[in-house]
Amino acid sequence: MKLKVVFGSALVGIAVLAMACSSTTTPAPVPAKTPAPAAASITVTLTETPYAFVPKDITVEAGKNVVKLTSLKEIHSFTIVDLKIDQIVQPGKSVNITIPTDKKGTFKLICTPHESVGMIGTVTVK
Ligand SMILES: [Cu+2]
Repeated sequence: MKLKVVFGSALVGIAVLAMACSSTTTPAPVPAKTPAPAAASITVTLTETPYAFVPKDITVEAGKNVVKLTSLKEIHSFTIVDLKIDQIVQPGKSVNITIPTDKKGTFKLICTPHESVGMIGTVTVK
């Protein structure tokens, strides 16, 4: 309880400080608190002719881990066994997923129904 109060007070202090800074005429070289950048969206299309992830190799950076999956005509999956991700994408639908960034490296990406016909790729988490 005490910690919570202290934290709350600190936030108020930061807010007051920020207001004080913004009212001065000299620009602050570094803002006290930068707004969180909007998560960059990476778009992956799951296609049928040929069966593929487009693009097939994607890289996700920490904090930029929103991936928009769009299936054209068939049911596909965006499966990364090593990361325990198994996202089904319905025909003609889009799904936004996040990829955990605590595990880093390059991981094999497969579409479970179409792996045998080459619908594979990689996901690199940096
Ligand atoms: Cu597929």
